[in-house]
Amino acid sequence: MSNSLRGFELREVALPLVRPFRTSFGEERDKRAILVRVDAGDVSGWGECAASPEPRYSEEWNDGVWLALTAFLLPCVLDGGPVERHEDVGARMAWVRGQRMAKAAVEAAVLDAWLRMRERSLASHVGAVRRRVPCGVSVGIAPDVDAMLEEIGGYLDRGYRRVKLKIEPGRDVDVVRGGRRALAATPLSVDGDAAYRLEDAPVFEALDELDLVMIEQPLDHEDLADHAVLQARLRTPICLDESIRSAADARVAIEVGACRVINIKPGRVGGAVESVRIHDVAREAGIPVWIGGMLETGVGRAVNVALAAMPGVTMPGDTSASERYFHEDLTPPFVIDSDGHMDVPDGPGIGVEPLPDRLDACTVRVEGVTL
Ligand code: NPG
Repeated sequence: MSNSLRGFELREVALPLVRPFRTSFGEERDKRAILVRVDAGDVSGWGECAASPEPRYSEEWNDGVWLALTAFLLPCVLDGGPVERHEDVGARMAWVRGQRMAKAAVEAAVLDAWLRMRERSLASHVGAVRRRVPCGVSVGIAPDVDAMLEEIGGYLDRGYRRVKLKIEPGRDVDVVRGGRRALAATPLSVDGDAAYRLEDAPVFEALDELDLVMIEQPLDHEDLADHAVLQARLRTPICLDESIRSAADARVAIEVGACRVINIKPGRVGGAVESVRIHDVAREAGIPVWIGGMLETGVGRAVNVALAAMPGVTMPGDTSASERYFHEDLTPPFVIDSDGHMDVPDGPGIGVEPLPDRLDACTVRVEGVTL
């Protein structure tokens, strides 16, 4: 079987969200994502880019990703000839600085094709040790505590095993206290999405009293030093998300005491290969990790769920069911069972493919890239 890459196709898709997702960055009503398809030998592989339409969560954004892919990343991957080792793809793109979300989508597509040729699943490739994974759910900022509790009640009925509340300055301690009172037995965490500064330490000292599993990314994504100062003042573990772009970042963050938990988002760190490296660094240091999400369609969700089955992933991730976000996913839906677990795909590659009719119905632009 030939490992030669015949070409790539990019698609931007738009899927209406079941309910708007509000964070301190703003509100998303539709999920817009760029998908990468690679045709290689007799198979195709799929990858999803985690970028959003605007560069708020990350420096990358969809139109910029599209350009980085068509102008630089895809031509140089094609130019390199047949892919013997899947790591070759990362090496071919390494000259391009940053652009991790764009690179992750290319790596995912090529890795999917490469594994399909070998009839091997991504889960087994990354050393999965479980067939099903426990799932958490992320709750956007709601208009008031009652609305938040109503939404959460629905998730708990479905079996989710951890609830993450989004907070922002001015909507934090009171809301979380209300949640804690009503949900005494539920593992709760909060996510500040980098919206606070060290001067806001009193907010976190108040949250520290509320028996939270973790406080995620309270401060600026570039500020490991202040995270270390804040962590030293709190009993609750700080979990870093945006600050951890690579295994090198993870090593520094752990060494300086900036976090006690890491949220690995494969789409943010450049893909599955770097995610495994971060997992390994954290595991070595005794730091628990979990797999985050970026409201991915089934294509990106499949990668997240496979990585969630790695041995050092010891906390439920934001690997929610498709129906949490979409009336209809692009792939057959990811579902959770009544005890809040999701099956890890075990078919070749990422184990799922977009449904052709559904894909066509959601596509808003397409571009092919060949040599
Ligand atoms: O379940 O996929 C999911 C979303 C989990 O809350 C979630 N993601 O800050 O972690 C985050 C947040 C996010 C989503 C951030 C989209 C940026 C874009």
